[in-house]
Amino acid sequence: MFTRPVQHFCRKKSNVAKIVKRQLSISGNNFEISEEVRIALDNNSAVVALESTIITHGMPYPQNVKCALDVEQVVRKQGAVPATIAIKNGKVKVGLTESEINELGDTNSSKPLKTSRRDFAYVVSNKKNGGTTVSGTLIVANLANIPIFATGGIGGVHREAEKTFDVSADLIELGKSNVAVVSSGVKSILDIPKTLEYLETQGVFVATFGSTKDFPAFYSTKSGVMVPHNVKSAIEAAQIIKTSRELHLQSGILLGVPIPDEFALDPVIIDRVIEKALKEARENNIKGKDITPFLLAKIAAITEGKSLKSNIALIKNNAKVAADIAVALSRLEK
Ligand code: PSU
Ligand code: MN
Repeated sequence: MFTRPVQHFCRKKSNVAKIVKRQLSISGNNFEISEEVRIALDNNSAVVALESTIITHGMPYPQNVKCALDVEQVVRKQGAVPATIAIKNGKVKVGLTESEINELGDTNSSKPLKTSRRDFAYVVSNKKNGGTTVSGTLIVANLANIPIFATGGIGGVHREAEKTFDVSADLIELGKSNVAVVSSGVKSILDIPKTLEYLETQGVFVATFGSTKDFPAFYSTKSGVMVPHNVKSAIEAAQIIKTSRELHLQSGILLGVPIPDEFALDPVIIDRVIEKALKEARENNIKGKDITPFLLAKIAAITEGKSLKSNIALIKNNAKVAADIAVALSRLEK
């Protein structure tokens, strides 16, 4: 069992005070970091954090396990170390083995809980399994001093949030985590303009990665909503991340990478599908933490698996981009 104190996660002496303070949120004994990830961090090598709600609540078994393992392979191929973050039997893990990913993904037996900041103490103290959301993963990546994190799409401001108050904790955590998240934007189950407004309020640096400032809409390459910045290369992204850290901003970065063209779905068709899924959610009175998993499953069912295929393709692409950035950053920081 890994029992090193949290201070050992930090790679620079100047970070010690900060890490000690953060020990208050997750204590050392509840943490387990894999040998591979620890060595990579100690050497300032490239590491990419990966979330696990995608595995536990975002996709069906066994595609979820295959996707998680493939994504790790993509990260390795680019020369970085994957650090999938999840909770296993009450231990917050940074870096999972293949069999741990298999066990967690078999959700009928692992019975994982979707874990955001508010759920950590419950999941850990009851020794349960947890899939960490983007917000949950950000907390752990920040503690472990992993600067880059790849996912599919982040949570956001839900449509009709003015009535439901449903704003994902991902946005708040992004505002206070020193981590860059690589995602394909947010899907149009959410209110994209409101989500971008909220990120601005939280002080998150938002940029597209590629050739336009049109923020990606997950299944489709563009949302029609422009963001203020555009980053064109991994090295440029790495330089911005390094600068953000040097400035001690302590706030996050969101890079929107469009889905590869060949997997993009027609925005008009997917919007109709989303409307249908939202209607079913309303009819079934689905809300809170259940709404995102419900919509994802419905959209996959209505599109007969097409959306799932796109989802997997974009996650792999985001992992590749994140790994390239992590490699560039580790060269800059060594
Ligand atoms: N968006 C996706 N797929 C996902 C999620 C979001 O396209 O699997 C997951 C992420 O883990 C994200 C979480 O952090 O859903 C957001 O949940 P909520 O909307 O309840 O905050
Ligand atoms: Mn919510």
